[in-house]
Amino acid sequence: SKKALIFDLDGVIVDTAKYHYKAWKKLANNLGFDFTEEQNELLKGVSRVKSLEILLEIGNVTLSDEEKLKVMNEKNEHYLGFITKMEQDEILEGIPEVLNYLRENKVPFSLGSASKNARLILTQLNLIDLFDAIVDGNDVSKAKPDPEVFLIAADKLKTAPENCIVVEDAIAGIEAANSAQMTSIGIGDKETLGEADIVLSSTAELNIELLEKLLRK
Ligand code: G16
Ligand code: MG
Repeated sequence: SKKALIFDLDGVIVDTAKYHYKAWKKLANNLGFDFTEEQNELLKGVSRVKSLEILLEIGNVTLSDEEKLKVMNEKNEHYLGFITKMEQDEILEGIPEVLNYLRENKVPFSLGSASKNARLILTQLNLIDLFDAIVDGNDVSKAKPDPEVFLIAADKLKTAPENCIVVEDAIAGIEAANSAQMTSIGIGDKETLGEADIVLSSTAELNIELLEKLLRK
């Protein structure tokens, strides 16, 4: 069947990590501890619930289930304040060209994100109508590195997993793509994303030339 692409959101389409960081940091400070940018790396690509668990472990704080829900909602409200102010010029370098190229050449593509805010973010960036399918944190029961999110995307795109090319910035996402038997493109550090089939240092390197080569294979 036909080749298709699956894009992660945070770190691939747009850098929402900086807004997640601000919102988690504020929560940490409210709970009486600090949270560094380096520690924030642990939350990339990870679900909201799992992120909170990691954060609480860093601060050595225990909360009841009820309190957890409450602080997660507060964190999300704070995060949404940033998201709703986001502008189209925050789309990462090269991404608009790649999405337009795929569209013009009728190569189907989906979103494959852990975020429950994915549809809101794509709407805010005016990108939502370009996607043939959207699979996000509302659609899955098992988070990355489980391949579920990408397998649902392949299904929605009506293509076999082996024909899918995943673009991801997080190690959990690369693992998910690999265990789904998909081709994985890592955006970031070669050392961290060594398991990916191809590693690019930034989205600017994800050019049409490379895509054409991969689509011809
Ligand atoms: C993104 C981020 C994660 C975040 C997760 C859930 O995933 O990388 O840091 O924790 O979404 O986000 P939300 O709180 O909006 O549901 P991805 O898969 O797009 O990189
Ligand atoms: Mg990501």
